[in-house]
Amino acid sequence: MLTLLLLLLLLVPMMAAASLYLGFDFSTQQLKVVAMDGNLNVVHQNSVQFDQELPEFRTQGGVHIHADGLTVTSPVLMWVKALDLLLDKLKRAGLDFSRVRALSGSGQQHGSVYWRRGASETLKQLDPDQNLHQLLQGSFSVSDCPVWMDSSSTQQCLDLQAAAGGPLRLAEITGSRAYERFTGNQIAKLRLTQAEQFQETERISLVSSFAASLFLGGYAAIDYSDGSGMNLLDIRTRNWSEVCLEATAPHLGRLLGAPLPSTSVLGPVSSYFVQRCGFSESCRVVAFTGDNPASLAGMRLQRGDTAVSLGTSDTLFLWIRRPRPAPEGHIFCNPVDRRAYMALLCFKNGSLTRERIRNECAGGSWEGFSAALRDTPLGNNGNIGFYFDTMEITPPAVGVHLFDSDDNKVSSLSPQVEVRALVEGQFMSRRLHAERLGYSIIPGTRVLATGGASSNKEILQVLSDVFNAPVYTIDLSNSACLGSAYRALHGLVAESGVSFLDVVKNAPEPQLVATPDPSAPEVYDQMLKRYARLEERVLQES
Ligand code: XUL
Repeated sequence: MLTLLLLLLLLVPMMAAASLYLGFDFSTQQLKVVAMDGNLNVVHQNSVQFDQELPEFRTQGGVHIHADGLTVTSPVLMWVKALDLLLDKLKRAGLDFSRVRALSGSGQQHGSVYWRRGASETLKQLDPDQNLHQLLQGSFSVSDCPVWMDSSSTQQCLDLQAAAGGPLRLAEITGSRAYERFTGNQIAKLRLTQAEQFQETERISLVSSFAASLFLGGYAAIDYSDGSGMNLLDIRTRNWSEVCLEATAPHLGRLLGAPLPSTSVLGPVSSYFVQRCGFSESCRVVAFTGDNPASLAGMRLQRGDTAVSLGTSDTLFLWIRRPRPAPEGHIFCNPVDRRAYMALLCFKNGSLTRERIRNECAGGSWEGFSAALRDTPLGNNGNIGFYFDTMEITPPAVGVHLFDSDDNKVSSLSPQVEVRALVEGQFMSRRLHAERLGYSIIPGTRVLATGGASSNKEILQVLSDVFNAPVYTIDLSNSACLGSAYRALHGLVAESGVSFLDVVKNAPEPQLVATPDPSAPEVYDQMLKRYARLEERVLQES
């Protein structure tokens, strides 16, 4: 009996090590993949850089910026050819495709792909002796796909908001007010500007579901989570909103197909991949999703957690149980838990503003910047600053606005006080807008920090104090790919009720770097109320 148990203990990890899970990421500048074994070890990574490795498409940063400066597209065949190239690279690297039990992936959010009439038949009968790029030459009605960087659909946004009953009502239905890059508004614009091509279209995919369709040999459903970035999905019923569909294009429901849970197994990989690469016939394709939802999975965010990416712009990912859509930020269906939601908030004034204040107030040194944070008290004696060097997204305001402890506007602060005013102000803004979307700090809440500024302990201490939660650091560079590999693994067992967190519980833990000062709640609960009032004032003035 004991020997049997020992044998089993040895065999299970060995069997897990023999299985592989692939996670792809079709992002703006590159196509990436990770191969992970069943013990969650990454065994191989590879990528194709669009500009360098596919120069014939003449992209810069993976896109074409059109003469109007607003329209931004990417050639769909570039993405197809990138997959051909990547699969060749994997073959040359000796990857044993027969060990792959499931694959999934992500795509840059909001981008859309237009399949020409007849493409579905083509997808079903792909000849394994040819590459996908040759086979799918004629399968797209629109060769240049609108992507997330496009901001040319302002009129369509206004029209959609009017049809839905205003921006807030639209946010209540779809999780976001109308945004130019959101797919529904792009579809409405394309229907007018490329009417003939639109007529020839039999199916519209997101970048994620387009990529899944290639592997599936048939049209893949749009998943709830990436579908939430379209201004078309009702995030509560998890079905297309009739009002939004009708305001966007005729017969749109048919063109999009029914949306599915992000954890769905869509089917086996198509025979094209079995014959051409040696995939097993039993390899499953798990629904692809957007890069941000996939990152949430890659970071293994849990209920109550927030991830803060401190880069050129600061981005917040939040796990939310009960969303409260607001005029700023986005609510998406959660990619790993069908009952939950996630929120995404983008703040434009991040690292560049921190660097400016470092140069002006700390002689250009991060050490001096950190010393200023150490030498000033929590709450900064009531001084508060708003630093919107460029037009902010959240909230839409501009300029530097400084206030003393009596809410009087002041024209300057001492250098040390200014450093703290900037960092506290940035983090109070992150928390305020997170709470407006339904985020609340609960026991066990963690803040996961990533990006350039996450290496500065003093900045993270302020983050921990303002959020009254422990701060951990985490590497985000691969999170969308890794999240896709995790989701592939989870997809195989999701139907039987196994939770995502159970599946990924043995992945490496993030590192604890800061815990909140005991006085933090008293200081910041009050200060946040003042910050919210002052933000109203700044908004009215700017
Ligand atoms: C999110 C967004 C970007 C893209 C980048 O709303 O537009 O993060 O997903 O790939």
